[in-house]
Amino acid sequence: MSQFYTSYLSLGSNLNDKFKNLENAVKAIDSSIATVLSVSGIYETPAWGFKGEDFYNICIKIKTSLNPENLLNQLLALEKSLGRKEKMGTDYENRSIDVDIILFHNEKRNSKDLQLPHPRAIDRKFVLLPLFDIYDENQPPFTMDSLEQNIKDCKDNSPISKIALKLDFNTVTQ
Ligand code: PH2
Ligand code: MG
Ligand code: MG
Repeated sequence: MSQFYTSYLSLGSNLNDKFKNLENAVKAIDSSIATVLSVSGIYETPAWGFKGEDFYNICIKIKTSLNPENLLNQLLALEKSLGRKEKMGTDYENRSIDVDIILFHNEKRNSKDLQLPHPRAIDRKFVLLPLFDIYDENQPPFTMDSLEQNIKDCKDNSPISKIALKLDFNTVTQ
């Protein structure tokens, strides 16, 4: 019998049809990698840390029997299959789809390829606000403080807004 774990992923797109890119990614995750349990609202967010188009960002909650390393490998393969181009340099670049593991049960990692909880999430409202939409109290938070307190303390003042469009959970998971 395999054990299932809950994980929270951040998805972002700032190229071409951002809504479709997010929708396709959630559908593909649910059909071939993990069970999608919830999907946040969609947030329009300025590119953080580089000059680029605005992003659409969401967070999703999943249930998986994969370990974090295998989940990461499958997500990287999925990004590729959805058309994400290899990075050209060391700086952030515009991307059709990015999927990052933010929290994975109570797992901690500190390798070059995988750090858990995601070390920069707590500084970024484009992760914290969608995460707050779907976060449940069973998930150990980033710090001793609550996620709500993390959001209050976050110094990221980017103008972020929830848009009217929604990814319909039933449409993306069926
Ligand atoms: N992702 C980054 C860097 N900057 N900015 C926004 N608004 N949204 C992102 O998803 C994002 C970013 C690195 O992956
Ligand atoms: Mg990222
Ligand atoms: Mg990434």
